[in-house]
Order: sequence, then C-alpha cells, then structure tokens
Amino acid sequence: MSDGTKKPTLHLVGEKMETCELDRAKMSLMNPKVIHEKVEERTIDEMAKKVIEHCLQEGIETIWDRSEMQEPHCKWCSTGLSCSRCTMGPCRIIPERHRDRGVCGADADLIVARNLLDTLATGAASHSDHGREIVETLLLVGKGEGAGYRITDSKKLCAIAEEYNIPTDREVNEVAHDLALALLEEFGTIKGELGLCKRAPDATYAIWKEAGILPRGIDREIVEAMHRVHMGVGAHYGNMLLHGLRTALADGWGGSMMGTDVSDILFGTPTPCESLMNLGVFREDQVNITLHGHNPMLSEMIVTAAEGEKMLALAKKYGATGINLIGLCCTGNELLMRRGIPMAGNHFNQELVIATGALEAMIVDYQCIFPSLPRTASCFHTKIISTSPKAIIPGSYYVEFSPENATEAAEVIVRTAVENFRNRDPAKVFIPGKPVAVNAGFSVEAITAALGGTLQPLVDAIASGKIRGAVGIVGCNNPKIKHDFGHVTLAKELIKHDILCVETGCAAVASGKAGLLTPDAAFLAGDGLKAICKAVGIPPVLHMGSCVDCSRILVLLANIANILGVGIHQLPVAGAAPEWYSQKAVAIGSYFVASGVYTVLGPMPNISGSPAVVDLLTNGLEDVVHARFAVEPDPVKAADLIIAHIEEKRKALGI
Ligand code: SF4
Ligand code: MSK
Repeated sequence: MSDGTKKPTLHLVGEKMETCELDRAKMSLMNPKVIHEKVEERTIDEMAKKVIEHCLQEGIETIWDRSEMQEPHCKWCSTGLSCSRCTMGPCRIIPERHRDRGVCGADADLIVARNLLDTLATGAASHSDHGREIVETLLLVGKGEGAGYRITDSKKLCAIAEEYNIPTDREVNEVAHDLALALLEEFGTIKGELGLCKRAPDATYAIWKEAGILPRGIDREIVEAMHRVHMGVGAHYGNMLLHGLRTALADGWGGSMMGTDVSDILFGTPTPCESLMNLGVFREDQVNITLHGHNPMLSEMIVTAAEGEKMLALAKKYGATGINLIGLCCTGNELLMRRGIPMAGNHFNQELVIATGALEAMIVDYQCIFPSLPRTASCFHTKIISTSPKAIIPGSYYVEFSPENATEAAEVIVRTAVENFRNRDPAKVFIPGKPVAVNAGFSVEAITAALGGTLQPLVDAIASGKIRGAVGIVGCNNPKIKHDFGHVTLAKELIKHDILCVETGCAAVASGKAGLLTPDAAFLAGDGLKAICKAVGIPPVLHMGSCVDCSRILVLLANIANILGVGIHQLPVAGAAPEWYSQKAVAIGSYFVASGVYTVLGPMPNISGSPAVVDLLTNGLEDVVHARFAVEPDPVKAADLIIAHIEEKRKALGI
C-alpha cells in the first residue's frame, strides 16, 4: 500500500509526448481504397470502423499500424525457441544449423516450457496482486480506516466468513477485519492448501490432490514458478508445466476469486442491469471521462466524485451539461456490472476513444493500458491520468491514488477532467453514431436468483437437452484476429446450437457491441435456448464481469457439478479465448483446463517450437486433469470442436 497521508496532487510524468503521426504518404494512406481495405481488415465493430477510418485519414497511429510495423515477427520468439534468461545468452534453437541447445544446455522443450511458465506466472501475479489490493482495502474498512469505502454486501461478507469459520454474529466491520486477515494469509499460508479450493466439487479436488497440483498458497506458487524458470533449476518440461497448472489454480481459485468476492462485498454483488455500449456513448454536450484498467477501487470513487453537486456545478460553469462517465476494458466491466455505467468498448477501442476528440480525461489504473496512450492523446486535448505507483506512464498526468486518500484523489482527478472541457476543439469532435443496448450484471448470485433461487432449472434444461451445454468465452483482442470477429462469430455459432454462453472481459464487450447481450438476441439462438431465454427473460450470452471474474465461471461450474454430484470435467461445458493476447489469459486458460474445462484458444501461444510441449497441452493433460487445450483461430471451426466435445460429455453422462 502506498503512503496515503500525502495530499494528492497532479503532475506531468516526464515531458509531454510528441504526437503519434503516421507517415501517410509512405503508408499509401492518401489512397481511399487502401484506407477502406485496412478498415475492413481491422474490425467488425461498426463504430470502430468509422473512427479507424478517421484515424487513417488524419494520420493518427493505432495498435493496427504498430502491429503492421512489427511484421514479420521474429520466428524464434514466435515459436518459443529464444531465451534471454541469462547473460551467457541470449540463445536461439536453430535445428537446421545444429544449434539444438542453448549455452547452458537447455533444449527446445525446456526453453519453450520455461518461457510459458514465466508468462503464466506473470498473469497469475497480475490478477492476484489486484486481488490483494482489494483485500487490503477490506482490512482498512474493518479497522475503521477505509474512509470512503464501506461494506455494501454484508450477506456475502458473512457467507465467505463462514467458509473460513469466522464468527458472524457481530459488527460487520469486525467480521470484515477477520475475513481480510484470513484472506491475506492465503497469499503466504503455511496451512498447505488454499481455503477457497474447497469450493470445488470433491471429484475435482481429488484430481488436484492426485496430480500434486493443489495450490499451497498464492504467492508461494508464483514465487516457485519464478524459481523454477531460473537457469539450472527446472529441467523437465512436463514437471515445469504441471507447476504451471498449480500456479494457475492459485490464481483462479485464489487471487482472482478473492478479487471478485471482496469487490462484491465492498461495492455490491452485481444484479441484472441495462446500459449502453460502443463508441457512440460519448456526449458532445458533456464532460467525457473514460475509466480504463482493472481495479474497481479507484473507479468507484470517481463515480462518487463525479455524481457530487460540486463537480456538476463546475462542469456547468465551463459550459457542459453534465459529466459522462464511460467504461473501457475491465474497469468498465466492473462499473457496468455493478452500476450500469455505459461502456465505450474493449481493449482495441482504447485509442479510438481518444480519437473521438471528445474525451477530456482517461483515467487508468493498471493492466492492458497501452503505454503509448499519451502519444495518442497529444493529438488532442485529452489528459491521460495514471494513478497507480505500479503503473506510472511517461507523458501522462499522475495522481497517486491509495485507499486512504481515495476521496481527495478522485476529486482532484474529476476536477482536472472538468477543467479540461474548455480546451476541447469542437472541430476535432468525431462521435461516430449511437450506442446499442446491453444487459449485464449476471453474477452467479444473479443467475441463481433469476432461476428462482436455485440452479436446478438450468441443470434440468441441460439434462433435457433444451440447452446442450455452456461455454465460457473470455479474453482480449489481438491484432492477429480481426477485432471482435473471433468472439462474436463463436458466440453466434454456439447459441445457434443451443449452447449458453457466459462471458467476461473483452469477449463480453465484443458481444455487447454486436447486440448479443439483450434478451432480444434470443432470436439468434436455437429453439431450446431461445425458449429458456424467453421464459427467464435473459440474453443467450450472459455478461459475467471482468477478467478476474472468470472466477465467477468457476463457481458457477462448481455449483452445477455439485448439484449433479460429478466433477467439473464431466460437465458438457467448454472454455474459449478466441482473441487472447495477455499473460493473464494464459493463466485463465490454464486454470480452466486444470479445473477440467476443455479450452479452445484462437491465437497459438508461442510454443510451437516444442512438439512435446504442444502434445502435452493438447493431449497429455487429459491423463492428468481430464481436460486439454486446443488451438483453432477460425471461430466457426472452434465452434465445431466445442460442439463435438459437449456432445461427447453429454453421452458420457447419459443425457
Ligand atoms: Fe541461453 Fe540457457 Fe541463458 Fe537461456 S538460460 S539465455 S538458454 S544460457
Ligand atoms: S481487459 S486481459 S484485454 S480481457 Fe481485462 Fe481485456 Fe484481456 Fe485485458
């Protein structure tokens, strides 16, 4: 935690960035046909198309331009066959030149496995560090020091406290205090196993025990992963990757699950809500502020500050009719789920929001934030405001945020945005159209409540075949796949075949922009799923939250498996990450598979240099955790794989 006693102030980090102008002539962008082709190649998001076209015409650099500039990617790095772990190297495996070992003697399998474990541990660390910050805030509230924060869902607080045998017949703050300490202890516990893993069905838990991958502590597994990737420690690729599964479980059933649960305790467990989505959520007559990143601790406070009379009066003083808060990526998902705040989009919309010319400030915490955003912003009046000591961005304005100074910091930030309204250049404003309606807020509790207080109707619908199964579609955007095409095509194919989709992160936002997150989208579903959606009044694609909220999917699966008395691996379910890019997505995919969920990836991980590693992940893991990965960039073919898998599982269950 940072020193919250300092009064929050705003200052520029380093120098103002130079602009990010493209050399339009060199890139043939004077030719409208070239621009049109590029736009169509880049995205299926209709609002994004208009803004990308605008960027190309104006010469504003975006993710797709930088991706083109990086082509061709290094073939050793792409296949996982390069290592820069120590200064005897860097090394590359080049079999055709008889370079089949690094200087230390590591072969292709080990180099690939080490790189993958490193990536996975980074992802697990990111989620879990986020989770820890939320739990630390709960501790402050428990101590009576969390000014501005409070317990919003005391029922959930007590339910989780009971899982930890913490007495609940007393003041909520006392319960919060003891629960926070119990959860913080899980990061370095010496009990030998994580408490939240007991939420898994007995059969799943037994598989973890048998395979030796039951996580012993969150920090412990991540630290051990980093130890194992040091030169001269891990030498067996399979042994390394089994530890990867244990590290991933520590994230999914540990750090991420805490991030979700404690956010619910502090800010409220999501309930179904309606809102708006896409780049059309900008308001020409209002101060527009986007909230980007992952952690709801800051954004919740920004909402409170922006809703206050003082800031509204200031906005009016500068000629705006109000303050329009807009979510992006997973901070946006958190705010949409709990507060119904509109969202501009997902990962690849983050530069496009600046290019609307109508953005006064983008407030960021951490993860998935392009370090180049201040360059993009330098073409406009937009201020990028970074807030985390872990993620200070050169060229941004910085206001140090901590739970102790949250209220003051939020006020400084909102004031900065409001005062920037007068610097907006109306000639540069380009709001591409109108937003679409979305329904969100489908926590496990909300789904259970919608079904009448029990998941039994869902289980019955699966057993009767009205719903053939369920798929968690998660993850990011990646320039190797047309923006949103993977997510939306896969979801449409699956619901057409009566498979319910539950989504998080940028996948859920892609579906939202494509109109799949409304009950009306049930017309795209098969007859069985359509009937259920109509009867319950839900969309065929359910928005379950941010990327840490993939843990909600684990809990949903555990609850369904417990009703049936089976392990998660026996359920007719699957996971998919059609456009994943991040280290966190590697951790998520790995905890899905380790939990027994067959998972199809869109982009190939950087592992193809080791056929042995590929075989272990796509076949061998069946013998260990009864699930495996598949890789299929074509979302229609990915749907075929998933449908076949679900039918196989149904047959095995006799349904
Ligand atoms: Fe090369 Fe081995 Fe050092 Fe990696 S750890 S850089 S393979 S010597
Ligand atoms: S924001 S991790 S791009 S889902 Fe969670 Fe989106 Fe992936 Fe980041």
